[in-house]
This record gives sequence, C-alpha cells and structure tokens, in this order.
Amino acid sequence: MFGAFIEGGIENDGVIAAFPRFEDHEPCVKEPDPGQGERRKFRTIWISDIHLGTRGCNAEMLIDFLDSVDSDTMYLVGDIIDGWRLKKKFYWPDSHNDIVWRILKRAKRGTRIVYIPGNHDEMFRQFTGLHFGGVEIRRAAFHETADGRRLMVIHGDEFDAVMLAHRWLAFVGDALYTMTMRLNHSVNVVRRRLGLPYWSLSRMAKHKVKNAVEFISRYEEVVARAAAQRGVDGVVCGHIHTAEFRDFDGIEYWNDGDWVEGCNALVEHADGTMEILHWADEIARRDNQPQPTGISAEAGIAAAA
Ligand SMILES: [Mn+2]
Repeated sequence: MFGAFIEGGIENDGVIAAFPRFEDHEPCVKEPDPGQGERRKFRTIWISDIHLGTRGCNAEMLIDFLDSVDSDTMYLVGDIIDGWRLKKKFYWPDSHNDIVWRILKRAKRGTRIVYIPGNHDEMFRQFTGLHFGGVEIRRAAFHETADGRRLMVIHGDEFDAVMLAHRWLAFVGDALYTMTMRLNHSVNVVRRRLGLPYWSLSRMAKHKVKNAVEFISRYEEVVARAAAQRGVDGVVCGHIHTAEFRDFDGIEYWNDGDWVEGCNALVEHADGTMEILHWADEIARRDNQPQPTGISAEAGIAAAA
C-alpha cells in the first residue's frame, strides 16, 4: 500500500523520492466533505514530530485533527516521517498513507504548506527550495503573524550540540530515579532491621529528576536566545516533544509538541493570537457538547415560541 505514495524506496540513500498520483487514491479512513462539516478555521497551523513509519505515531488522533481544522497556512515542523526508523524496519500502515493523502489534498485545495524537515526526516533537507505536490520544502521559515510579529520556524535539532552535556544529565537523572525508586524499598527494609529510622532515597532522586526538567527549560532558553540574536520576535519549534509557550524577556518561545504522546498543535487565530491545542482535550470537549439534533430542536422550540 505504501507504494501508492512513496516511490524510489528508502534503500536508495534513504531517499523517499516522490508522492506520485495521490489523486488516484481514496484514503482508507474517508475524509468528511470539508464543505459540509464545520471545520475550525485558523490563520496558521503548526504541527511536528508525527513520526510516520513508527508504531509510536498516533495516526488516528491526527486524522481526526486534520478532518476538524483548516488554515490558510500549515507548517510541518519536522520529524514528519521517521526515515531512520523506517530504514531499520519498514512499518507503514494505511493510516499513515491517509495522513500523507490529507496533507497533499490540503495543498491542492489551496492551503500553503511549508515543510521544514527535522533530524528524523533529514533526507528531505536535500530538497530544500523545491516543491512536491504543492508542498514547499524549507530549511527554516519566517512567519509574520496577523498582528505583525515575526517568528522564526525551525525544527530545533540545530541546538542538540549545545545541549549535549545537559541531555546526558537528563538521561542519567531519569535512570537514577527509576533505580532509586526500587532501591528505596530495599534500603529501608535493611534500615528497619538495624533499628534505623526511615530514610528517603527517592527524595534525593527527585533532585536528579529536576535535571530532566532543567534540560527542557535550558533548551527553551537556548532556542529563544538564538531567535533573539536573529532579531525576530519569537520562535516556533518542535523536536523535544514538549508543547510549551514561554516568554524570555519579550522573545516568544512556542513548541508545537508532538503526535506520539502529547497530540498537540500550535494554531494562530485570525487576529494573531496563538494557542496550543491538546487534541485529546479538544475531542473530550466536543464529545461533551450537546448533539446538533438537540440544538436544532431547541432552536425550533425557541422559534415557535
Ligand atoms: Mn527531532
């Protein structure tokens, strides 16, 4: 099935060459008519870290998102396809094709789509400056919001080298925490036998976990400072799978999250207001709303009265 959109094979230098003739295919999960439903309209949508080609990708949730929203511009902020994982083991269910289909369909309907490859899909970086099926491939982009703020859009792996030392701390912190949670119990069994008071090893470990939190925090600051140096008002990135907004001395840091765990998107409303959407919450809110039939019945009563 993947042959429908991915041609050339990943064995050729890991290059996924083209998306030919998607119009000839229908998605497996049928797309509701965009004219019929009431899709939420945004000026801009940013999504990243979809990791198509891995089991981690939450394709069903993303299909629901894509069928519920629309925008003038959509930025794909990297790690859309996990080329590295695909190279090791080919995994490409129909739902992943459905996502590619929907993105290409949007481009065809007139949405401007800018694709900024990340580190997992860096094989697309060689196509920087080219267009595929109406999708522009860029190394980075500059976006101007409706209220005139200039935002730099990058995937964010550019800062890995700077962060390497901190990344190690984060991993060590996490491993230590898991280990100490287990150890804590055994240590106290022994201490009790020796008549010693309870001692919290995990409290000490909490300090180490703070390193992981500090890693993210440091990353956000490093990226924001880099944006400041380029004279923009803010930055939009992905990469660390942590949706977030922060303000560093007037420089806005926006992370659009991921579609592995968080299922987040960053959106810009018509007036330039930005918002991080947590799609699981949006689905819950939608399901709790009264059914359209209920609304029209009430409206009917009101009209009759
Ligand atoms: Mn990445």
